[in-house]
Amino acid sequence: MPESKNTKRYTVTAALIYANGPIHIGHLAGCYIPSDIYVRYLRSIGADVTFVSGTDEHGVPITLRAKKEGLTPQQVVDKYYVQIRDAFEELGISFDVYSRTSRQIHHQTSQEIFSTLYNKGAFEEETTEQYYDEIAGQFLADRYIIGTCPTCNNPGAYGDQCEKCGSTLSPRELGNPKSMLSGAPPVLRETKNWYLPLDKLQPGIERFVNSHPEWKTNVMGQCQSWLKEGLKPRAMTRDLDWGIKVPLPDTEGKVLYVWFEAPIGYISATKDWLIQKNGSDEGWEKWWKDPETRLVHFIGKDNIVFHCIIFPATLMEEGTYILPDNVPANEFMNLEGDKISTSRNWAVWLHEYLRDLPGKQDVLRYVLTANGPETKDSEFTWSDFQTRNNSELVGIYGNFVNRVAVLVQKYFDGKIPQTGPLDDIDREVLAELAAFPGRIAQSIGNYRFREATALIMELARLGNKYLADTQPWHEIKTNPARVETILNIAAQIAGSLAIVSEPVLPFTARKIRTQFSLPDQQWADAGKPDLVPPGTLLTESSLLFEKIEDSVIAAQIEKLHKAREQNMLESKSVQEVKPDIQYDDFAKMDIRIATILEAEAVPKSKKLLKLKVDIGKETRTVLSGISEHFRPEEIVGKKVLYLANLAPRKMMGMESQGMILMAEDRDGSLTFLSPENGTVWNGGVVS
Ligand code: B3M
Ligand code: ZN
Repeated sequence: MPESKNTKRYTVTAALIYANGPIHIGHLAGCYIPSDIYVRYLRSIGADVTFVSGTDEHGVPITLRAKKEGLTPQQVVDKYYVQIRDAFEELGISFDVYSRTSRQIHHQTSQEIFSTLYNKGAFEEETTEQYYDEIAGQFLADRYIIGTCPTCNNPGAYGDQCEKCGSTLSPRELGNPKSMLSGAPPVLRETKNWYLPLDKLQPGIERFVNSHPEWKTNVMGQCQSWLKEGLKPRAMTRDLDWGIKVPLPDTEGKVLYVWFEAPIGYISATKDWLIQKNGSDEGWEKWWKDPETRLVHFIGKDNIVFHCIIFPATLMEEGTYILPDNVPANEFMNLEGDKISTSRNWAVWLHEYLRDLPGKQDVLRYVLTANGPETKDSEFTWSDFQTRNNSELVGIYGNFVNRVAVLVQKYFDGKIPQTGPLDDIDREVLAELAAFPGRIAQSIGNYRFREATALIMELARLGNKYLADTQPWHEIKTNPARVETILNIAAQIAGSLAIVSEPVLPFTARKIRTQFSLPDQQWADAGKPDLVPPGTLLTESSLLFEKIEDSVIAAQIEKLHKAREQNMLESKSVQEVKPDIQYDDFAKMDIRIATILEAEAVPKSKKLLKLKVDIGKETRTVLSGISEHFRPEEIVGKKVLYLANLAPRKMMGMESQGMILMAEDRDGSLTFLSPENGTVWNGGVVS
């Protein structure tokens, strides 16, 4: 429980996502919805809380994206900052500030912290050899070097990782390294950088991590495995031109390591918030330096080491900051049986969701929480989305609130009635109701948001069951006074439901609050038997949730698959032009026009067709790997380009002479290179 530290002040951060692409449901489920639930709850219990986030606008992910989109890094971050900020806002993520690491205040704050560490002698200066591109005139980040993977021989492995076999690499391990900037082989050059000696800081970091046995097991597990492996010094400066300048003399072309400065972005964002609010950042220290403040970082699992080890190490070395109290990182959410992937375009994008399913923010918030990847990876499917909407939000939650409103309208002209003498069932239900806010608070306070949503639904079920058991629609005929009590109690349940579900379903909660006249009631009021006073006049309200039809779901699934196919087509990039050859090399090739006389499948081969071709002077036998593209009968009679002097090769026990020339399209389809009509003759030579 957050209350146990006796503090009422919280600095809650949500990961500063790279401004190099839009937000998808994986980001939301991993970090942004849980943090928003937590913060909305804290506000409701009256805690003093600031909720900060923003975009991470430096680092290689930004420059790579710029190269891919043909934009400058600045244009990339400007474009995505706005898109990301607006999409979060529309989803109701209630940041106090959504800042960006390109702001002046952040450059200043991170340079100051770097300088403090430098002046304290916290860094080790190290000269190492790094790959340098002499044509581009710059050092190469690991991602900018391509070469052959030492593990699987993939010729397109990156300097930090082979995407084919998944090995983690360092650039020096690559065979045949090439710069992605110029294509030239890079050379090794000496460069000086400043390292944080995490190896020497390990004992302090260990004490810090071990002082938090309450951290989630997935988080603690990763920390312990890093610690067990033994921490290594890590460079806090990099040779790059995009980023925050190193505040030291003679460091042209060097910037702060993005993972050094990005977490400092939380501090800068807090200052940015105060500047925007008050015109100055005065008072920011209480959020970052007062031991009474709890610092909580919400992130996805790929950022654990940076928030639990490297950033705390920086703060410890600085010496005047509080350290994170908790880092409730989530695992990943998969999508329809596959990992979410931006590069493969396998994702549900937030800005598209908001456009395709307008007004359904709470449905997404609910589904991503009810199925959140809290302790292990989870999976989003559109069919589960539909079921949760139709049977839980519409069938249980919406149905209950709607029934209360309709019955109060029908029997009491919309005015909440008085209670009379209570029956056992009333007392029981009121006792259960009274316990819910505490139970839900307990779940949220312990970062168990799935459990919290389950409890919210349980409360709505309790309401439905109470109505089913007490049957006001029967009682009304014989005992209208009894119905007054029943509907009063049902209204208390509905009102409480609004308050305790607000962190998860803020848009819905607002509607119920309006309908039941509950403008300012907070967590402490929920569960009380007099939350909605008798005499309150219910206002008209629209339906809270509506059924989602099969066709809507089918359209989303189709969209997903189409996007992936489109992406596959586009990502088959046009190959680089090969190095120059001389005319003499070309002239050695004897390319002729040939006519296909016969074609037949080669037994036991999936790919090969055996062709007999007429090249004017003679006929030749060619084995051609085109069987998946053409049926034998459709190519007989075709005139094609033919390389006549390619040395014969043995395949499937037969000799293949020469080669048919084909053009391959980006989707992998093949086309014969055929002379147009009958104007050329067999044996014509191409020159
Ligand atoms: N930008 C990684 C990411 O976008 C990184 C997070 C920084 S949090 C300080 O996933
Ligand atoms: Zn590999």
